[in-house]
Amino acid sequence: MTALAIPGLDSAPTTHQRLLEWVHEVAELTTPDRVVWADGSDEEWDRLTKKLVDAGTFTPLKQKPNSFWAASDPGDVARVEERTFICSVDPDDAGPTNNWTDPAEMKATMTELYRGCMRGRTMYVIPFCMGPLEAEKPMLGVEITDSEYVVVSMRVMTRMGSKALAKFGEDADFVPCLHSVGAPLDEGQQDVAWPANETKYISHFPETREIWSYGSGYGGNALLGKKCYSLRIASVIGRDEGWLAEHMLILKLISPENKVYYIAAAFPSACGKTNLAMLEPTIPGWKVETLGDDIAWMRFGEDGRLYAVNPEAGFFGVAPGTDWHTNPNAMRTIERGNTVFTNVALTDNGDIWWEGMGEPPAHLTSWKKQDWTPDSDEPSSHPNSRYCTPMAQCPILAPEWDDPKGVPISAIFFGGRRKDTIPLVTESRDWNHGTFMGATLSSETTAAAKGKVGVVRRDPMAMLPFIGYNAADYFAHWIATGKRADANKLPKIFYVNWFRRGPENQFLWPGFGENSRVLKWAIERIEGKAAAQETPIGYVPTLDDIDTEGLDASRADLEAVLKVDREEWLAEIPLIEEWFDKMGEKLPTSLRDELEALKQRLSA
Ligand code: SAT
Ligand code: MN
Repeated sequence: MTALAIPGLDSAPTTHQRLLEWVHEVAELTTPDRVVWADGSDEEWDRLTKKLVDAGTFTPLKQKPNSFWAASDPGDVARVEERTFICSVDPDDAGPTNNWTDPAEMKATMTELYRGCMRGRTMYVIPFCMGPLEAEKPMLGVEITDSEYVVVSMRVMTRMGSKALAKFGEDADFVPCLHSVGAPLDEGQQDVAWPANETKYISHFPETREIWSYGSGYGGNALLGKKCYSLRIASVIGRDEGWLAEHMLILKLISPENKVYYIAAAFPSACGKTNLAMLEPTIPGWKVETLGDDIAWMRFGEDGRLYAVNPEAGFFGVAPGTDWHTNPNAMRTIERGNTVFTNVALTDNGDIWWEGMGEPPAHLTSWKKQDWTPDSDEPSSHPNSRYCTPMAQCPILAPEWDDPKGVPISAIFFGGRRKDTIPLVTESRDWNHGTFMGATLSSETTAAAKGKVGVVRRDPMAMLPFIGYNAADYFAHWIATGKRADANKLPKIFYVNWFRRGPENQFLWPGFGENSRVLKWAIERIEGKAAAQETPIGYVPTLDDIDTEGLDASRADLEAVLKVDREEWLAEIPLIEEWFDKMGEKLPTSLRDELEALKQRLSA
């Protein structure tokens, strides 16, 4: 190794050769002023948050302990799907849904962007572990970044620092994750509060299991343990090793008889995963505990059941719409402090505010750092503004959330945001039919990704932006997964839609805590206790089959939310056909068979 005169470079707290070599290589390329190995200590948190306050990135909140307000560059507010690349050797391995670039070409382009890109900044080396540290094979990664915002956010979202590094030994496998905001500083140049670059790349190299990110400091673009590792790269590892990496919350449902069920549920970004994960049931005697709100890794246990672990250690939740009515447990979690808020509004007494939190104060500082009053034309908070808060603070956290064994899943829910066509809940006929439901899942786009909001797109398994390989191969992997266990041990698959609307554009279903009624019906189906109607699209409850006692909704709305409308479904078929055609030759024949069977049933 060359002796580079960069302070901190040679005081690495590890003897892991591959890691040391990579860190040297990156330092040589990016030429930071110094190198710091993140240890995850309280002292480090205090030092970095102070640095962020001094830089104008963070404003300490007077009303919440150890919590901070941050406003990003207005051009750096969400994931950038059109700048996200799967750089497999063969373009066919990226498939029809991903952007592809040849890995050598991408590396050449990005190497030039990285050259000198950390000048004037500190290069942080963050060892981290996705999922429990005590796992038989801990899932390790190292993020190199020049952003203090990323270091403190990674401390909330992952198990990182010394405790993660302790798992590396001399030669453990890890995923190298390179990140730079792409904003070098010249001698004496004043930094900006949110450094970023207009040029952005979020690149994944599935064969070598590497992640290279450039130009963005925001969420899923920059906290590389999250979508990049735990979904895009992990989905590839899961394909090769026979498990599933999914965009799913994990919740524990406890019945009045104290029976415990675990449910995993996939919804696109900003469609209520966090609210469902922390739901407070409105039906007497039922209880929910939380294990995760965004990602589930599911592997078969020795008993043949599918067990889920949440790779993350924090919640990166959508702020607007979250309040004491919609998600009291998220509110309680953030009240405890230790939270970073990004792109929400700041109150004059040093607290945060966002749309959906009741009456707005007379004056706020908006996410754009402008004066804001209730008369302002624009919302005070960006629709994709976020709170980043430790899971351990959640008052209804399930005690087994950190168990390396995971929890056995009884039911999988797929859901989207659709104002028509999709009934409140449909039970699949079997695993393949459930896979078909997931593969054809559709949703109206949200603010979680840059681009137009409210457009219906297919979002298979809510994984469209996160499948790290060919989507048709991913469907085949789901079908194959169903063959690896006894049918009666597999989770039952359901398709839900909380967002169906009536003729006055009103929501037909009250949602939030009332969704417990749907969970209850699903569990009773699994127990063989609840009835359902067989329809062309699957098993749908009638109004008599779900518990509606005390529910504040009109009978007409409830009937409409459960309706299987043949005309709407007939209109859906060509859209599914178009989607399947896009998948090409590799689409599993069993999914084509499911589509044919659905068409037959609809026309019968
Ligand atoms: O990708 S993020 O982590 O920024 C959030 C999301 O889209 O779910
Ligand atoms: Mn998500």
